[in-house]
Formats: sequence, C-alpha cells, structure tokens
Amino acid sequence: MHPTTLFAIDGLLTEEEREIRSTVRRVCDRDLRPNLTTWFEEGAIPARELARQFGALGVLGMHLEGYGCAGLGAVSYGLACLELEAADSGLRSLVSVQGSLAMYAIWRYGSEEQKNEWLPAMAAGERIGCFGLTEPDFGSDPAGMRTSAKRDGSDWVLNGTKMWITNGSVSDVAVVWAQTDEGIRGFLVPAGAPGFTARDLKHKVSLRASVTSELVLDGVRLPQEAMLPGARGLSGPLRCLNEARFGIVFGAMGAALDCLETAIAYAGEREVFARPLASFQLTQEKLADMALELGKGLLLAVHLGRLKEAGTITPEQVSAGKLNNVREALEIARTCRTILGASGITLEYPVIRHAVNLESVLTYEGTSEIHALVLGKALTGHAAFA
Ligand code: TGC
Ligand code: FAD
Repeated sequence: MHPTTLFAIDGLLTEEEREIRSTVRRVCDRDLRPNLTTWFEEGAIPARELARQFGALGVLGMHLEGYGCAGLGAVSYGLACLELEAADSGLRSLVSVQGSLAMYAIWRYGSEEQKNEWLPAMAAGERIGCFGLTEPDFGSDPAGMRTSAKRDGSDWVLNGTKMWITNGSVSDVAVVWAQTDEGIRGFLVPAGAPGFTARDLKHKVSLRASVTSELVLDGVRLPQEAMLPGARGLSGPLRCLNEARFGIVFGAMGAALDCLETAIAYAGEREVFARPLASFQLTQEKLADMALELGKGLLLAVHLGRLKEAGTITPEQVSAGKLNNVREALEIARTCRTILGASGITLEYPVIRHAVNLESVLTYEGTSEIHALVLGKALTGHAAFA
C-alpha cells in the first residue's frame, strides 16, 4: 500500500488538483530528477533555464489572480510545492521565492505600473525576483533591520546589507525592505542599479541546488516609483511570509514522501540476517510511525489549504503547519536514512540530500523556535520573543 493511500488523501482532492499534481510530477521526473545529484554536488543550478521551464509549467505565482498568473486555489499551489520539493527543496525554494515572496509583494502592495512591468514577465519565468528581509545581524527579529532608505529630493537612497537571499544573484529585481522615517517600507531594486551588488554564499552543505546570496546596497538611488505604495510597517513583509510558509507546509511533506518511498523500496530489497529488512518488526515500526506522521501532515496541509481558499486562515495556523510539517519531515528523513544504512549517506539515494536540505527549511521562513513562540503567544496571550 502506498503511504498516502492509508489516509485516502486523494479523495480530498478535486480532479483538477490531482491533474496539476501529476503534471508537475511528470515534469520533475522527466526534466529535473536526472540532474539533481549533479546540481547538488556542484552547488550550481541553471536558474534562468529552470525559471523559464517553471514559467511554461505555470507554477510561478500560480495562486495569484491576473497579470499572467493562473489564479488557482491554495491546494493546487500546495501540491505543486509538494511535487517540486519531492525532487529537491532548492527547486521549491526557487518557485516559492519567485511566486510567494517577490511576486506576491508586488501583486499585493505594488502600483498598477509596477504590477504590469514585473508580474507577467515573472509569471513566465523571463524575469526572476528575490526577497531581501534578513540581514547579517537580524534574522528572526527583522524589526531591528539596519538597512535604511532616506529621502533625497524626490529620490530614495538605500544603504545596508541583506543576507541569505534565495535567488539573489540571478534576480532581475530585488524586493528590499528598509527602515524609513515612516517605518519599514518595501522597494523594488533592479539588478544593475549603481551601488547594488549580489555575491553568492559558498560552502553550503544544505540547499546546494539553490542560489543563496548576500545583497549589498551602497548608496543605491531609486525614484519614488520604486517604492511599494501599499506596504507600511513590518506587517508588509510578514504577510508575504505567510504565503511562502504555506507552500512549505505542503513542500516539506513532498521531501518526506520521497524519503519514505525510497526507504520502503530499499527495505523490501535489502536482505539482512537472510531476510528482507522490511520483514523485521523494528523496521515496520519505523515505517508505520513515519506513515502516520506523513499522513497527519498531509491532512493538516489540505485542511489549511481549504481554510486559505475560504479566506479564513490565520498566521498562527500557518505557523502550526510550518512547525509541524518541517519538523516531522526532517525526522522522517533522518529515520529513512537509518533504514538505508551506509547507503543512506550517499547521493545515490535522495534521502540524505532531503535531510540536509530540510535543515535549511527548518530555519528559513521563521525558525522552528519562532513558530513555537508564535503558537505560545496565541495560547497564552504572552509574547516571549524578546
Ligand atoms: P510584532 O510586533 O508581533 O508584529 C509587527 C506587525 O506585524 C504583524 N504580524 C503579522 N502580519 C501578518 N502575518 C504575520 N505572520 C504576522 N506576524 C506579525 C503584527 O500584527 C504587527 O502589525 P501592526 O499592524 O500592529 O504593526 O512583530 P515582532 O517584531 O514582535 O516579530 C514577530 C515575529 C518574531 C513573529 C516576526 O518577526 C517573525 O516572523 N520573525 C521571523 C522572520 C522570518 O520568518 N524571516 C524569513 C525571511 S524570508 C525567508 O526566509 C525566505 S526563505 C525562502 C525560500 O528559499 O524558500
Ligand atoms: P537567528 O535569528 O540568529 O537565530 C539563531 C537561533 O536563535 C535559532 O535557533 C533561532 O530560532 C533562535 N532564536 C532567535 N530568537 C529567539 C527567541 N526569541 N527565543 C528563542 N530562540 C530564538 N531570508 C530572506 O530574507 N530572504 C531569503 O530569500 C532567504 N533565503 C534563505 C535561504 C537559506 C538557504 C537560508 C538558510 C536562509 C534564508 N533566509 C532568507 C534567512 C532566514 O530567514 C533566516 O536564516 C532565519 O529567519 C533565521 O535567522 P538567523 O539565521 O539570523 O538566525
């Protein structure tokens, strides 16, 4: 029995949602899976080519309405994230940052001119965007950011450094959040703006099939029209994070599912003490526990997707999904790794790659500790962040 059959997940999906899932899976199998080991080992991906491919597939900003976006439901978007992350978290990252962070920020807060200039080309994957919130000294606490934007006549002048920025050096536009005398505001910084540089971060052990960069803004002069008019204060970027965190609720389960499928197949073929590994009680208990966590995580993901489609989902519910599903996916990846024994430490199987990728997923988009504190605040009424 396939692990998802146990919970009859497919019965919760519409025919269109199942079709979208199959289409994304087919493209992953045909075009992405054969290259994953090389991209991971070399720590390099053909980001432009992938963006165009994802654009043609229709997954970039697929949950947004208008401006060349498909306007599909949250569960469809989640299932696309699940299939992409079943291939590699880095590929889901490329798509989430483009659609849920950069495009969403422009879609939600941008002027009509900004939307028309950027969104259709970004949906097609012809232009890439990134989202610069984190700084070297301010990750979990973005309210303290030092990047500043100061008025100079009718222009703005930006100074500061953003760190750990996915898609940074391959982007045509960076959504940069900065302190102004009217609070935190968002700016669209085009690649090539004088004073703006992006440098890739090397020596990553996790999320190697993803571009991660430092952005430096050294007196970057921008016109008033570069500011996102609709975003004021920290809630601007945090609302974008809710979108990307939602995709991760599904995505993490994709990585977990790929690990579990691999471990079940391996345990069926591998003989130890003259019997298939799958026939031992300890192995079966591991598999049963993992199937339970996977099923519960998928049910939670679909439930949150339906709440999002109904427009009633809350940030705390997204935090609950991100915290639970990434934590459990990482646990599943580590346990599957034990089932594969020594083979589990090689890239011949996807399990160790998913496990090390999930370490990043546990940290970005709000660490597990931050999401626990969000839930703690909701449960007790006391904020324990500071
Ligand atoms: P706090 O005072 O609680 O809130 C400030 C304002 O923001 C509002 N707010 C939210 N709004 C929408 N959604 C949310 N999730 C929100 N959380 C808070 C809040 O109501 C308030 O609004 P207003 O109108 O009263 O001003 O803020 P705080 O400074 O105490 O911080 C709260 C905390 C710690 C939860 C927040 O700072 C946080 O979430 N920190 C984690 C930072 C984070 O997640 N960074 C991610 C960077 S992007 C990234 O990692 C991309 S990786 C992508 C990839 O490669 O896939
Ligand atoms: P810190 O905030 O320094 O946290 C260190 C530790 O302290 C963590 O365990 C944390 O949970 C804990 N901690 C912090 N505050 C508290 C507290 N109040 N109570 C208890 N424990 C606490 N950012 C972007 O803006 N855009 C991107 O595209 C992006 N992409 C990323 C890609 C990758 C591969 C990675 C790894 C990160 C990316 N990030 C991005 C940054 C990511 O969002 C931050 O790393 C994350 O928010 C945590 O910040 P930090 O690394 O500075 O850790």
